[in-house]
Amino acid sequence: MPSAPGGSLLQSVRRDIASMKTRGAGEIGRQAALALAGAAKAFRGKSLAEFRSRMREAATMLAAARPTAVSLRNGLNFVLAGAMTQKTLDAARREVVLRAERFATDVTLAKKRIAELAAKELSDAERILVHCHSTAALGALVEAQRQGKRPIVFATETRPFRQGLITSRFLKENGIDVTLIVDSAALHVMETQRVTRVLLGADAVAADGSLYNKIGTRQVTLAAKSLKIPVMVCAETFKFSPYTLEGEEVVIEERDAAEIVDAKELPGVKVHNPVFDRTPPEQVTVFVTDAGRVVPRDVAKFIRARFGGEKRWI
Ligand code: RI2
Repeated sequence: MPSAPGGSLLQSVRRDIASMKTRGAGEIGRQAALALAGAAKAFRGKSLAEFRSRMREAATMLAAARPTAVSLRNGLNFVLAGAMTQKTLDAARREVVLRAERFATDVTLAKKRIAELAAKELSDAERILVHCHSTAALGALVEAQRQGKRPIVFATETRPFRQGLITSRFLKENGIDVTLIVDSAALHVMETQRVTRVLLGADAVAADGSLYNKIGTRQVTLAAKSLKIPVMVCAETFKFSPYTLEGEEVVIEERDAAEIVDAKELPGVKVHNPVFDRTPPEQVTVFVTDAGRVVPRDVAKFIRARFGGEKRWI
């Protein structure tokens, strides 16, 4: 909605999400929900129908910024319901703002709950491999450290965006023993450093129990399976995809080749940059959610219980 008041806020939030200035599945959901509330406050029209259509347009545009993370669509649908179910413009605007604030609070609370539940599962001095930068997963490590469990962490660099550096810096700042490794060292390090657990976040969890997470997750979890190392995934309820219950496939986002290499260095060479992959359910041991532990075979039931009957607008 470029010409509407609030349009420039929406555009700048969309740009920051698309460029990964704002990143992490939970955070982009939170920022998008709040941006929708900002647009609702700035709406100057007089008709409820126009408000609804502007809100929906804005939500569709925000959701398209990162197609894999279902947290975006789940958060936006939750907020949009405020516009779609109220009977007057004022009530609709109020409800959109309330819902956005509630979603933003829920994002924080869910992470806190997951940190408590996941930390409980960790033993003292566990040797843990992490991939990418998941605030949900890192919360568990910080909580374990707070409880005196002293986890020992190996963090993959996570090419091409190198979120492993953010992870390593964060863990170091929180007093946690961390070692950075390149992605291709994962299997070797798991074996030689006696890693006892792989800990991950999620961008989307599908009804069949498969996990969509940063590219390389599938290799890391396959390596873990080959060494009989358990894989624990920290995933808030809003990372589970109700769309997949109806058979919709999770889209794997592809990003600019320039994130991998400058085209001038390799004239004529094709570069392919998928940034997420699908890990099959048999490579995940457990999802730790804000509503408790969920094993892959129970994911469809979990999604049905949480989202069943809810109307979705985008
Ligand atoms: P939290 C990230 O995606 C990573 O794949 C990470 O595992 C996932 O989002 C969840 O992050 P990207 O935005 O919500 O770096 O746990 O592409 O912070």
